[in-house]
Amino acid sequence: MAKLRTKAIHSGQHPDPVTGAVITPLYQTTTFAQEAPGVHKGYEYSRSGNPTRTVLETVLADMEGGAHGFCFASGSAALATLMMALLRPGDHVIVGDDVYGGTYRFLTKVLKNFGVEMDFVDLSGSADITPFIKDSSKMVFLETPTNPLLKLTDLEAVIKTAKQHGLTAVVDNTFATPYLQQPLELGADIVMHSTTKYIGGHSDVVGGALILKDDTYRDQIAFNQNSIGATPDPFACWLTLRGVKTLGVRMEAHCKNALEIAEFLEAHSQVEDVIYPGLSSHPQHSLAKKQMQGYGGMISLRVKGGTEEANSFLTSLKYFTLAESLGGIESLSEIPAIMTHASIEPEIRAQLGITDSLVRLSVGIEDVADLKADLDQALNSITSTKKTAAA
Ligand code: P1T
Repeated sequence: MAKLRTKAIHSGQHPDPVTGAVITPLYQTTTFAQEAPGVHKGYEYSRSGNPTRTVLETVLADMEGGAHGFCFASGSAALATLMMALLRPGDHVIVGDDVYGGTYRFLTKVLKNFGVEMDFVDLSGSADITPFIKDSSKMVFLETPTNPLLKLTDLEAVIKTAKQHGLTAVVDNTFATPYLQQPLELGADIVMHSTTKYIGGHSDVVGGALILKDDTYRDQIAFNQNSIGATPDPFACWLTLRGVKTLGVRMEAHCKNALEIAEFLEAHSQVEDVIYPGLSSHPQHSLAKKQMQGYGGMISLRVKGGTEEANSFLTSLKYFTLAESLGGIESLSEIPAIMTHASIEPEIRAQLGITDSLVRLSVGIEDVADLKADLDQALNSITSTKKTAAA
């Protein structure tokens, strides 16, 4: 079977039989001509299906080792469609306690209104989910590494227990990507992505995806994808397809830069602590070694001091643009408590450790020496502000 880098470039992608075009054409059309009512070439209307989208769905499914791929207008649209397709009032879901703020918001402020119950559980390491399983439990949903605390779940162990109790196991693989981790191979039923991030890779297109291991949920997801209609337009699919081809080389560069930066930050006198799965100080470092083929491009850290110092650090950075999102070729920085995770209640954020001084970096693929120099000057400028204040 072809390796991932080959799949990214070849799965579902063949020169156009009509023109010979090497790259998948952008079928920027809403509808498709029919020879006679109901007689068509497999496409009727672009919400239901579009040839550019089909290619993206095929390549994503192949890269994750799944049987079916479904694309959406955003990761959040993928999540909403998934939950509405699989859950009913009274059903219970076990959710990892550290998830993207928008995921938490959808689950607690939207899905709960439809009578779905949930418990947020620390799924670090090989956490035992048995005490949280009820008769009504239907699903376990988790991120690994998590956003923003970069906690890792032992997928094999947690999914094994989930399966023993008949739960559907869903893994949001946005941070790791199929290049670093393949949850379906470890027993998951469904993988979710915000393709906005590493899959697209260039911070120019929002999208989401669900990849199914087998046929079990295919009809439910397909029906809901079309019925809810939160589908991506053809150009979004085309851009994502353009991005995904270089996933392998980008991930190598993200991982290399991030490890070097994490080590640099850990040794810096202005840094309180660094969270990065590639550091031996990370609580699940050995799991990361076993489960992932690299440690990813995301780093969280706390600078010495508090909110003021963190703000000063972020506003002094030159190459790490202060912005939400992650996974693009350019480096980004943010404070989750104020930005991406602001919709989580302050007391829950505090319990989790998403403090106002926690900084999240998405390490891009720029020259690492420039990135380190930038971080160094911004960290040292915190000191000088203090010195000025004291003087
Ligand atoms: O932004 P959207 O494409 O809708 O994807 C939502 C989403 C789902 N899952 C994970 C792990 C995510 O990180 C996200 C989006 N996250 C950000 C925008 C962010 O800056 O963390």
